Amino acid sequence: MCETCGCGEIPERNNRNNRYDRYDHHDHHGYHDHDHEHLPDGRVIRIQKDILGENNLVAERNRGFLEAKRAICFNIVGSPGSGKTTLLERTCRDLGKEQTFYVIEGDQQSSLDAERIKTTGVKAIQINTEYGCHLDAAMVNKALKELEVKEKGIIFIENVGNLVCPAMFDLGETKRIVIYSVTEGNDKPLKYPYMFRSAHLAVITKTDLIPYVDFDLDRARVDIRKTHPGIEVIELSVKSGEGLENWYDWLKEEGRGKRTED
Ligand SMILES: Nc1nc2c(ncn2[C@@H]2O[C@H](COP(=O)(O)OP(=O)(O)OP(=O)(O)O)[C@@H](O)[C@H]2O)c(=O)[nH]1
Ligand SMILES: [Mg+2]
Repeated sequence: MCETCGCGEIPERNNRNNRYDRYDHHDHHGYHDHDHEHLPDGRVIRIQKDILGENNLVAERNRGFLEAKRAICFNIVGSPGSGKTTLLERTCRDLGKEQTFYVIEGDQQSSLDAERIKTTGVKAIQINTEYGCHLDAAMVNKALKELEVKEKGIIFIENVGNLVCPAMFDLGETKRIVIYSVTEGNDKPLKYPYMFRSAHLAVITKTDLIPYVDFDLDRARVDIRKTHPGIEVIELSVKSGEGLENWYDWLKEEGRGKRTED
């Protein structure tokens, strides 16, 4: 059984104790590869191989691909419903004419998010992970090739909505952005620190809803920085438009920074 997140496997009913166990073999999961050997007396030796290393190798290949294209890639992570697609849709509409954007959408099933992005005129691809709860570097590698990314393109990857597993998987992105909505409550940065620790930027979204929910913005800033002292924080509402300029400035600055490095 995977000791990290157990995703990517089909739950199997264990009749003895009436709970769901997991299949042992799931090399598509990407964290541990399991193998086993049967001894003559029936005992089984289980061999675990850490294959996050394999993911990291493909992630490096993705980084090389992006560098060759002088492209930038943002891995957008956050809880289900935090507002990832809404922010991307708005960004594509507002900046899509002046920048060459591409979007890779990750969800367990459906093409709903990719369809939403396509209505903005931006090229989008949907990846369905089925039982998986995160994207991995190999999925992104395939999508990058299918997108036929042009020189200096900007690629947004919307990861599967999940505050846990995507933190562990390097996709080869230039920067990671965690989207955190005010409707999720104040406790998320302290309860799910790895996601905030692995991100370069935290975007606090849906600030138009602050008057209606129990959310203390000052406390959120403090707790996010407690988990990751160096992280940048932007607050915005796609609905009211407040704070969007800061997000666009951040994106443009990233673009400029990358180009001057070239
Ligand atoms: N009031 C308000 N609602 C918002 C804002 N941004 C997003 N929403 C709403 O939040 C809901 C979820 O938004 P999505 O963009 O689909 O969320 P998501 O993170 O892409 O969700 P998954 O792809 O399922 O993980 C939708 O009903 C949006 O209209 C905002 O700034 N203010
Ligand atoms: Mg979405």
